[in-house]
Amino acid sequence: MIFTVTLNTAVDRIIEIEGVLTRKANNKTRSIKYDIGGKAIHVSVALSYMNIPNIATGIIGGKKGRFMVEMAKKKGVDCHFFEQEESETRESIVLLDQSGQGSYMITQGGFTLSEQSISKIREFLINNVQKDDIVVFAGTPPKDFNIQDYHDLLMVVKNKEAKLVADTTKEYLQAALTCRPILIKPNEFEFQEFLQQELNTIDDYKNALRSMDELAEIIVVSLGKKGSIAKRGNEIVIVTPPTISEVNETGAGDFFVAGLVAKLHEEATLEEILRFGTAVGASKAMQKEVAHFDYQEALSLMSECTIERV
Ligand code: TA6
Repeated sequence: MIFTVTLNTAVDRIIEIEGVLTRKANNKTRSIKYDIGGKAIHVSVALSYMNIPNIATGIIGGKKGRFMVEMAKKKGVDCHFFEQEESETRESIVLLDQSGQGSYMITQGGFTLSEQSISKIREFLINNVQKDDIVVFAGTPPKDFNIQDYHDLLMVVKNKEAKLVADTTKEYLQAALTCRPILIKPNEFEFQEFLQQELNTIDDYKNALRSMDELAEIIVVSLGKKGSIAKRGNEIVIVTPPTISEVNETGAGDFFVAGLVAKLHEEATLEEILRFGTAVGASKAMQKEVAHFDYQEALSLMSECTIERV
């Protein structure tokens, strides 16, 4: 079974602007739509589209939290979220204008998780995760989430001998690496921040990846439009994404992770894992929504990704 854990759920408000967003101007909206936010749950949305069994868990609050779960259920996600009283799931603003230069995203910190909520998640994982299951932690935990509590949740996964996938940053990435995850997916900035080192060339990335040998089984560093570089054992590959007409890149990284997880689940080769993840992320970027991709489109985009072994 694959589990996704969204500690800091969100509802994304996607605001489409007439023309190019301009300071000190009365920018007019073209449309306002709501979608699922929070990262890890996006992996569940994508896996559900692909009929890969998975369970989405996490903490929600109030009407927005219940609304997010309803949207996820409509997309076929098997939801097991815990509602925290007197709390409200946050809202992320995604601004799309007609510049074609990408979106603006503005996210709130999210409500503080109670000890009771953290215990519910911990108990859920203890009671349901089995050996060799995949558990995906993705997204920024609430602003004052205790790193020890985060580490304790990750250790449940490790103690169950399940496979931890962590798409997170800063001290949360550090915590994940103490549990030897099967997969981490920092972007180029998060990777350099973690290493406290500037990386400019592919050789820099290769050497940096090799220096992290024991920390994670698979390390995928997303390089934005340049694609990504990944390492598993002695293998290092670089994948270049297909040329697409980008509509909204928000969520593309989350769906990239979903594609990686789907192929990891099938015990595919590193090349297949990267190729499919890249295709799923590309398909998402071609959609205006945040939590959506076209599975058939992704399958056809796989052949347009180029892979280089380095
Ligand atoms: O990657 C897109 C997205 O998941 C949006 O849906 C928005 O909710 C935001 O990122 C949440 O990111 P955060 O790191 O704050 O959990």
